[in-house]
Amino acid sequence: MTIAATASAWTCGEFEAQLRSRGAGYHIHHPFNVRMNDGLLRPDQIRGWVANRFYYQVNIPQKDAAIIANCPDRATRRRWVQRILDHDGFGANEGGIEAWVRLGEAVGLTREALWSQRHVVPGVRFAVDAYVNFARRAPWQEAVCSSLTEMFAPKIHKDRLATWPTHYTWIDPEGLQYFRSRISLAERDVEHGLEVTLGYFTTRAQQERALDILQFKLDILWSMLDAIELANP
Ligand code: AHQ
Repeated sequence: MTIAATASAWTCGEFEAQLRSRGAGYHIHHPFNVRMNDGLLRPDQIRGWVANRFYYQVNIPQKDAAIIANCPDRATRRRWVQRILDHDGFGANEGGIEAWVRLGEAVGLTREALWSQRHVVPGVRFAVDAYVNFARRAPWQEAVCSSLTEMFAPKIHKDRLATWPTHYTWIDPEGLQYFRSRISLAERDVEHGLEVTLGYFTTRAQQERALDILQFKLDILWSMLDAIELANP
């Protein structure tokens, strides 16, 4: 009999604290990210990271559309659809994917090279595809839970904004607009993601499942940096 089957459920506060404690495994602590923020990466390594992360960025709208496709609740869909618009853009707002292209151009990549995805390494492709496929097949609340790695994202964006302009003077600071834009969007998204997660995973066994789902997504982000680091030592 596992602990989850007999232990009582955590309160919402305890459950959220458990989720946040998994931040210890967030890719902000990955050696590649630490070296990036310490200014130790060569331009080609920065370009490799930007080109590979582009594959993650362009897949986020399809991941979010998969959640919407599985979600029967109109009120939830009305909020979740904003994430697709944030990345794909709407009207005059070019969106986050276009902002990532500008980051690519600022680090010396061409728009064509990014969209060709020729720089994407197998480990990154497999990790990102695993995320999208999970969102397609899992109950929509589980896919929402997997997005909660963004609880830790504001700090990682703030770190880049604080370190790149001094360490990587060859990169036009205008190219960092994506990181600036994500801080408030991540905070807004996490509010909704936590609301769904704390409301859906209510028994101890379900709460333990939520922690496993969050760990799965932490592993996706971690393994992406493993593959990117290995491809360009
Ligand atoms: O730029 C990022 C982004 O748009 C998202 C969406 C969210 C999700 O739905 O899983 N996660 C996420 C993340 C973004 N940036 C990553 C980074 O390191 O710049 C962090 C990542 C996340 O924490 O999940």
